[in-house]
Amino acid sequence: MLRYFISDLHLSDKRPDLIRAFVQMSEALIARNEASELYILGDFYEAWIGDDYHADWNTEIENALLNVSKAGIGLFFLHGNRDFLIGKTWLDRVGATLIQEQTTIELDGKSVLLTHGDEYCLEDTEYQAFRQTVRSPVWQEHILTLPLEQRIALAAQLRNDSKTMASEKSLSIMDVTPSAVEHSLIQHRCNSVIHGHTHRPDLHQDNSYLRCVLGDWDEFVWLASIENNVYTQYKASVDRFSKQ
Ligand code: OKV
Ligand code: MN
Repeated sequence: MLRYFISDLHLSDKRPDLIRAFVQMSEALIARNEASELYILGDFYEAWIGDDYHADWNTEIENALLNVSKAGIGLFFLHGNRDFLIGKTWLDRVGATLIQEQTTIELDGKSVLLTHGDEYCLEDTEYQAFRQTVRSPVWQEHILTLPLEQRIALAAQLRNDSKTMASEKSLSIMDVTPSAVEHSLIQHRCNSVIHGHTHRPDLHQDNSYLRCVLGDWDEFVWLASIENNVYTQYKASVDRFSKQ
């Protein structure tokens, strides 16, 4: 069984190039006709404001995902810090199964921990407080009662706040705290973890565990795979995905 992992695509109407790349990548996965699974580890969208949102640019994305699941490729999704409002309606529309953060899966006889990764960024205490708010069911339920236009405006405003804040923070504060990662690996009895969020794609083989960090989609698009315990990270220029 071949497993594919992606995160941090940040898909939106502002990036038709990324949408094109994702649609073509999904078609390529289907065309390979392998026994495989695709795991989306959060921040698939730049900002998801609720399953009642509909737009042409997104229908194209959802159809690409639906084609993946219909082709028999197991499709799994876990929430990131930008698409925490993805709900059952969206999952059903695309044929995806929701997995919780810090879920372990058995890959080739080994337990691998899957998560978005923002919960490990403990040095950014301001962010952790924000995260606790937006991940709380009560806050999310309240937000979903607001009209779509208001949610769009709120997401844009928070997006702006985050840009201002990030520009004032050091780079190290926005990376994971290694001891937090180690702690969760011990807790879940795993030797490896796959996460995104930090936009620092890498394969860390330190302190007896493996930490696979997925890349964010921008100038390059990224895909990781695991087969027979071999981790591979694929990177391609977004320009390689041609217009049709
Ligand atoms: C990250 C922080 C923004 C701190 C909001 C729906 C809703 C997505 C969102 C968009 C912005 C989070 C998710 C970000 C960190 C901030 C502001 C403060 C302290 C909605 C979907 F509910 F409002 F409709 N947002 N982002 N902050 O850019 O990742 O760390 S964010
Ligand atoms: Mn993220």
